[in-house]
Amino acid sequence: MAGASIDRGIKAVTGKQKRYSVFSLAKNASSYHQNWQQAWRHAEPKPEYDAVIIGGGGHGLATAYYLASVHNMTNIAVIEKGWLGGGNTGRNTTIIRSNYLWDESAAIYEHALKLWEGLAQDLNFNIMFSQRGVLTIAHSEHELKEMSRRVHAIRLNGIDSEVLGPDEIAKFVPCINMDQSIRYPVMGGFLQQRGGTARHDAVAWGYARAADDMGVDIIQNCEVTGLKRSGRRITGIQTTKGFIKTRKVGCVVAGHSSLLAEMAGIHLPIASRPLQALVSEPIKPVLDTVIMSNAVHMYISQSDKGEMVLGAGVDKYNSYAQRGSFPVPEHMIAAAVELFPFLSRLRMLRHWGGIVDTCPDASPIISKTDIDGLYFNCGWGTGGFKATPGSGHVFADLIAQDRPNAIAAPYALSRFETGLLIDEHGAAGVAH
Ligand code: FAD
Ligand code: PYC
Repeated sequence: MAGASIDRGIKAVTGKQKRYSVFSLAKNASSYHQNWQQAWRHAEPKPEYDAVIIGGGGHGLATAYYLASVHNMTNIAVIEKGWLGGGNTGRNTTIIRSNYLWDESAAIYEHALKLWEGLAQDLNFNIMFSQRGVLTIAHSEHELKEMSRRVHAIRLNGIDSEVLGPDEIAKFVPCINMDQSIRYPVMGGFLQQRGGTARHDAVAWGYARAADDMGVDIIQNCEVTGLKRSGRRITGIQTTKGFIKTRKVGCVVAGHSSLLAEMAGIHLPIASRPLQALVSEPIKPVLDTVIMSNAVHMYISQSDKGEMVLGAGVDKYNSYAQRGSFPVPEHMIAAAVELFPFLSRLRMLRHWGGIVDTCPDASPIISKTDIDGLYFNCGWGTGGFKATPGSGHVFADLIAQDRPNAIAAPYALSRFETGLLIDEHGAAGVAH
C-alpha cells in the first residue's frame, strides 16, 4: 500500500508542472536518491538554436523561462561555465525592494516585485519569498531629510514607502540599539513593507526546472570563449563544448560582462568589483525584517535557518577574484555590533565575495548592440537580485521582438552617449 502511494507521488506530473510528495522525499532519502527525479535534464549542446543565453544565474534562467513561456521560443539554450546560480545569484544577501528614486527605476523594480509576488505559483516551486519589510535607517538629520524626499518620490510612483520615527523603529525592531550616543545613532528610517527576501538558490532552480520543462536546454560546465559574427551579424558562439550556431545571443554574465563584450569588440562602461557578505552561526529568531544602513554600507537579515546574514559595501578596486579585502567587512561589522550588540557573541560561519558589474550611473544595461542579434543584460551591480524576474521578463521581450519595451528602453547603451543617465547611487547602502 505504502509503495503504491509512494509511486503515485513520484509519477504525479501534471502538464508542465512536476509535483513531488512528501512520500517521494522519504523514499528517495532511504534509497540514497537512486530514483531521484532530476529537476532539470543535463543537456549537451545541439549544433544550432534559435537563441542562446550566456549565463546560468537568475537573470539568464529567468530570460530563458520567459522566452519559452511568453514568446513560445523553446529551441533555446542557457550556457553556464560553472554551475547554476554559482555566480552572484548564489552569493547575494537576497534583499528585494522597489523603493528607487527615478521613474525608470520604479518601473523596472516594481515590475519585478509584482512578478515576485506570484512567482512561487508561476514556477510551482517554493522560492521562499518573504515580504518581511526592508527598513533603511538614518544616522543624521541630513539623511532623514533626504529619506523623506525619497519617500515622496517613491509614493508618487504608487509604491509603498513610509518614514518611521525612532519610537516606531524601536517597536518594529526590538533588538536594535537605540542609544543615541553610539557612533551611528538610529534617528529614523524608511520602510517598504512589501520588500523582503527570497531563497537565492531556489530562484535559480525554480526557473531552471520550469524552463527545462518547456524544452530549454540547460548546459552547465560549458564556458563561452568566443562570439562569432559575419559582418555586423552574430552567427554563433564558441564554447568549451564546441561551436553552437545561433542568430540571437543574450549575454547575462554580471561581473564578466566586459570580458564577453570584448569578444565582440565592444567596450562596456562597466567596472567589475568585489562585494562581500557573511553569515553567522544559526541562532533563534531575533530579527524578522531586513535592515539597511546607507551611511555604514551595512545590511542585515536573519535567514530561515537562523543565520544572521550581513553584507558590506564594494571594495574600491577592480577584480575578477570572488573574494575581497578584510578592512571592508571589518568596518561593517564594527558598526553592526554597535547597532546590534548581541552580534558580538556570535561566531562567523562563512564569508565570501562576488564580482559585481557596476555602471557609472548605478543602473543596469538592457540593450541591443551594434551587432545584430547580440544583446546585453548587465550592470545590475550590487542590486540585481531583486530585479531577477523583471529583468528576465523584459530581456526576453527584447530578444524575441528585437526592440525594447517601454520598461527596458531607458536602459539602452545609448544613454551613455545621450547623457540620459539614471543616477541611482543613493538607492542602496552599498556604494556602487
Ligand atoms: P550571476 O548570478 O553572476 O550569473 C552570471 C553567470 O554567468 C554566472 O553563473 C557565471 O558563471 C556565468 N558566466 C560568466 N562568464 C561566462 C562565460 N564566458 N560562459 C558561460 N557562463 C559565464 N542584489 C540584490 O538585489 N539584493 C541583495 O541583497 C544583493 N546582495 C548582494 C550581495 C553580494 C555579496 C553580492 C556579490 C551581490 C549582491 N546583489 C544583491 C547583487 C546580485 O547578486 C546580482 O545583481 C544578481 O545576482 C546578478 O544576477 P545574474 O544572473 O545577472 O548574475
Ligand atoms: O540593492 O538592496 C540592495 C542590496 C542590499 C544588499 C546588497 N544590495
